[in-house]
Formats: sequence, structure tokens, C-alpha cells
Amino acid sequence: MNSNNTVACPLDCFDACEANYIDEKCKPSREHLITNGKLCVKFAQLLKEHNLKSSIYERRDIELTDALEILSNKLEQNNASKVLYYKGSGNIGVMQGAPKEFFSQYGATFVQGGICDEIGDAGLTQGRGHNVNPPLQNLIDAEVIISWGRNFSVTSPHMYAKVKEKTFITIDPIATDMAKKSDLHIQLNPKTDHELALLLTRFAYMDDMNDAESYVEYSSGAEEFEDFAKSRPLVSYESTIGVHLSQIIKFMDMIKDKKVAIMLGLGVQKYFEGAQIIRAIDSFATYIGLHNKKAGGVWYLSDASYGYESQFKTEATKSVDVTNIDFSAYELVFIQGANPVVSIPNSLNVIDGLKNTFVVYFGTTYNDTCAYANLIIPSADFLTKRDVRLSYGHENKAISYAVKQKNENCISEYELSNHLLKKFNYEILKPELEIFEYYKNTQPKLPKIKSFEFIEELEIEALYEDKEDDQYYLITGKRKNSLNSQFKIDNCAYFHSSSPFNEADELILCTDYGKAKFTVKLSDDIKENCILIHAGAKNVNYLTPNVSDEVASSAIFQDVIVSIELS
Ligand SMILES: Nc1nc2c(c(=O)[nH]1)N[C@H]1C(S)=C(S)[C@@H](COP(=O)(O)OP(=O)(O)OC[C@H]3O[C@@H](n4cnc5c(=O)[nH]c(N)nc54)[C@H](O)[C@@H]3O)O[C@H]1N2
Ligand SMILES: Nc1nc2c(c(=O)[nH]1)N[C@H]1C(S)=C(S)[C@@H](COP(=O)(O)OP(=O)(O)OC[C@H]3O[C@@H](n4cnc5c(=O)[nH]c(N)nc54)[C@H](O)[C@@H]3O)O[C@H]1N2
Ligand SMILES: [Mo]
Repeated sequence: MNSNNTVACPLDCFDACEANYIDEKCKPSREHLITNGKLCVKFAQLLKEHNLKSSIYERRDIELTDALEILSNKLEQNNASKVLYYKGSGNIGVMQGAPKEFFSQYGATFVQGGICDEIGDAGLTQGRGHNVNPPLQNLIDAEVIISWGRNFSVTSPHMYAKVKEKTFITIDPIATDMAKKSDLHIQLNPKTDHELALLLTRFAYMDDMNDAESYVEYSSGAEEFEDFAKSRPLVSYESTIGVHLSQIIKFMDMIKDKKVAIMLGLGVQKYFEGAQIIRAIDSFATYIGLHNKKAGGVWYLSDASYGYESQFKTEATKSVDVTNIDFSAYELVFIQGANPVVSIPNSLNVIDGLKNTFVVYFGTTYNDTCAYANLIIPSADFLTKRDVRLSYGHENKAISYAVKQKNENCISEYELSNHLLKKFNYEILKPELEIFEYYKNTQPKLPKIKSFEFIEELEIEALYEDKEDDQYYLITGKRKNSLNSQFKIDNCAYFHSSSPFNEADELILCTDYGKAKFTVKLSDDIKENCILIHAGAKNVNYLTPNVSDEVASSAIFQDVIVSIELS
């Protein structure tokens, strides 16, 4: 144990908060810039979790040493490429990377692509070479903040608290908490953000807001982008985006001559061509001169490990797209800190596969995926292991010391990895303290944008062209009191009250990829043509495509049209 008493919230969130462990209680840190003396409801839920305290083999409690023996025997007996290593984001401390080093030396198959921000990351990187946010101070110094496909006040409440007095614009099909707090809400149709970006560029051109001076030295393709934006009749935009032009005029008025920040979120990129969509938005941002300024800029889910050298050597020899894994094709599947039964697309495919392989679950709690696990190994919880939390929202990190004695039946990611590395006579990890100190003490410099390629054409299949009047767009996003599939889950499907359904109706929803039952809830926050089902809802991913996007091998949860099965 260490005399230092800070702990980092391990949850997958932009904020990356810090607490002090005093008298066996976590108190919000007052010194940590982002935490600023407050912790959120999700952190409180995390402290109330019933953590696993015993290993389980074929539904019977066993000793940890026996569980480790079963695991290493199985790994020895199997062909390495028939072993799949699957890591989720239940804890996003850097030490979660340790098992990767074992599984890569062993030669397991890894998962490629992702189910989170990867499509947007690829799009931003195509345009500007990296995906790193500007300094937090630029946000604090902005005058107008545009929350674009991001539920800013809900999914990063601490970052929001820093800037809540600013003028806000929200671009979202749902009247989210953030939209209600905004001076302007552009309630567009899903998957039309690229069209909106072009329309805004056209208005910016007409309003003399092209800030060529700011980008001319480091960019290419600005003229082509401008011509492209001007090439379409204004009226056609209005009908496809579903937004009146008067709102666009108001938008322009609100941002003209102002220091503007765009907070981009996952909403714009959960589609097959999501990378193109986000690039179109970033091109608009460049056109009006938001990059490399002293205030404002464009934020997304930043590459949190930019500028750090990975302390875990990982070289995957074989990998498979996360969106369409046939789990049954592997003899052993090792799942760490994830709940794929609920969180990855196409639950039917996932469950069928997991039933037909040997599943090892390594995590803190008994989640939905544990029902299909042959062997469960309890991971040490965040209060009992040393770690560093980097953030994808801002440049501040959070430090975690082991402030509590670990339960003797649990094992940390670092310990499990070294145990296996030794067992297989592989090279072991660097000392834990050395890795910890490296991440704690390294302070990478945030890069400027040194080159930018405007997007010059778009090839995007519109969802609105396929949708019939009695069908709906699927919106699936985060909820205030839960963290993905953890804590209090809401399994309902939300419709606008003008829909033909009644509160509490049970409906079967279908897509080209599957179907499932949901209970109806009515809310006028939902756009008439949309259904909202939260992330973590048990059945939502029965509806989603087991198809990857076009560039990042990643999940396209919202590239579907939903029909109602008539009984
Ligand atoms: N309370 C809470 N906070 C969280 C999480 C959580 O589960 N709960 N999860 C964390 C994680 S893992 C992540 S990755 C981040 C994600 O944080 P956000 O980026 O905020 O994620 P989402 O809620 O998925 O989507 C954001 C918004 O996009 C909107 N949207 C959907 N489709 C479209 C579209 O086509 N265009 C536009 N413009 N908007 C659209 C949705 O209505 C939603 O309000 O949040 C983190 N923070
Ligand atoms: N339909 C739909 N699906 C989505 C999304 C959506 O918006 N809509 N969002 C997607 C996004 S952005 C994300 S990031 C994913 C998240 O999906 P997952 O990566 O599956 O994450 P969680 O659902 O949070 O489950 C994480 C599990 O990690 C375990 N855990 C917690 N702490 C630790 C620890 O310290 N060590 C270990 N070994 N285990 C731990 C807990 O038991 C928990 O059940 O879901 C995606 N799925
Ligand atoms: Mo995520």
C-alpha cells in the first residue's frame, strides 16, 4: 500500500476524475482541475457494485490458483491462433494493456476495429494526420460551443461544468439535456451531418466567413471543397436534413466573429461512411478557421495515448473485425473487462458463437457475458491496484494508488499477465512501478495541425432514401445514470408521442439484421421519425448490423432502418 491516497475513476468517460480515499471513503478531489470537488452518479454506482470474489469453473466456485491452472493448461493445449483475445473498456486505466503483451507473445488472434469512436478517429486522421484535441484552455476561452452529435452535458458532465455559462448550439436528432440548455437546437435527420456541413459552408461563403488566411499555408483542396458545397440547390438541403433555412441563418449569426468550439461526438459517425461525414464537418471547421487558434477548436474523442510510448509490447499476428466475430471458430475466447453479449453489434450472432466455444471471463462483476463463461476469474478492483488514467476528452490525467488491501481471490491485470508470461517462459513485463511512473510523469506536448486535406467529394448512401413513412431511424446513445452496460439499465424503446403506440406497449422491432422485443416509452424529446434505445439496453444490439464501416473495421450501430412487426 502507498501513503498517497488518490484514486482515479476507471470508467470509460471523457472526464477522467480523481478522488481521495480517506477513512475508507472516496471523497471528490478539490485539486484535480476537472473533478473540481464533485463526483458523478456513475462513480457512486461503481462503489456500490457487487464485485466477484471467487473464481468460477463450470458454475462452481473454485480457488484462484486452480482457475489460473485451468487457464494455462487450456492455453497450452490449444493452437494459439485458435485463441481469441477480446478486451473491452470496463476500466480504461493504462494497466489494462498488460494482458495484451502475453496474448501477443503467445500468438493469439486479436480483435481489430472498435465499437466506440474509431470511425470518427479514422476520418479526422485522414484529414489532418492525427486525432488530438486542442488544449482545454481553448475550450474555456471559447465564446460559442457547438455540441455536434455529442450529449456534452450528460457524457462529460465535469468538462461541461467548466464551460456551462457559454452560448450553446446543439446539433442532434434528439432534444437531449444539452439541446434543452442550448440557445439553438438543430434537430436534423440522422446521417445528414455531412449535408449540414456543406450547407453551413455555403452560408459561410456567402457571409464572407471563409478564413483562408488561417489555413492556406498548411492545407490543400479548399477551393474544391468550397465549389462542392456551392454545387447543390439550397431547397434540396432543407428537405433532406429536415431543418428550416432560418435556423441556418440563426446559426451563422450566432457564430459570426466569435471564438467557436465544436464538441464532436459519436452520433455523427455510427454509419458505414462515418469517416467521410466527420471529415466533412472538420473541413467546414477548417474553412471558418477554427484550427490552431488561441481559443476554440474542434474536440472529439482524442487519441489519449498520443505522445506516449506503449509500455506493453503488442504485435498481433492475426486479427478479426469486431463487428462480425464468429466466436465458435475459436477454441478459447478470453474476454477482459467487456460485456460483448450486450455491447457489440448483432447479439444473436455473439451469443450463438459464445455457446460453442470455451469462454474465459476476466472482470470485476458478474455481467451478461458471464452467463456464457466456462471459467470466470475475478479482477482486482480499481481501489486495490496502481494505475494511471489518460483522458480522451482533455489533456489532464488521473492517478490511482492501491489504497485498499486486495481481496486474496482477485488478481490484477498486471499480475495475471506476468503469471502467464512466467508460466510460458516468455519475457516478463517491466516492473509495475516503472510503468506506472512512466505514465504518471510523461507529459506529451499537444501537436498543432500541420497539414489538412479538405474533403473534395462524398460518396454516402442516404438512409432517408430507403426509409418508408411507417419506419424509423435508430438512435442509440448514452444515458445519464449508466455507463454503457453497467449499473442501472433502461431497456425501453422511446418514441415521439405522435407515434401510433401507447406507453408500455410491447413491440417487436425488426431490421435487416435481427429483431427483438421492447417496451414503449413516449417522449417528445424524440424526433418523430426516430426511435431511441440507450446503450446498454439488453436487446438493442439484436437490431444492429454485423457489418464494418468502410475504413476502420468498426461498428455502424445506426446504419439501419427499423420496422415494427405487426402481431
Ligand atoms: N452518462 C454516461 N456518460 C458516458 C457514457 C455512458 O454510457 N453514460 N459512455 C462513455 C463512452 S464509452 C463514450 S464513447 C462517450 C460518448 O459520448 P457521446 O459522443 O456524447 O455519445 P452518444 O450518447 O453515443 O451520442 C451522442 C449524441 O449523438 C446524437 N446522434 C445520434 N445520431 C446522430 C446523427 O446522425 N447526427 C447527429 N448530429 N447526432 C446524432 C445522439 O442523439 C446523442 O445525443 O460517452 C462516455 N460518457
Ligand atoms: N447499441 C449500442 N451499443 C454500444 C454503444 C451504443 O451507443 N449503442 N456504445 C459502444 C461504446 S461507445 C462502447 S465504449 C462499448 C462499451 O462496451 P464494453 O467494452 O463491453 O463495456 P461495458 O458495457 O462498460 O462492460 C465492461 C465490463 O468490464 C468489467 N470491468 C470493470 N472494471 C474492470 C477492471 O478493472 N478489470 C476488468 N478486467 N474488468 C472490469 C465490468 O464487469 C463490466 O461489465 O459499447 C458499445 N456498444
Ligand atoms: Mo465508448
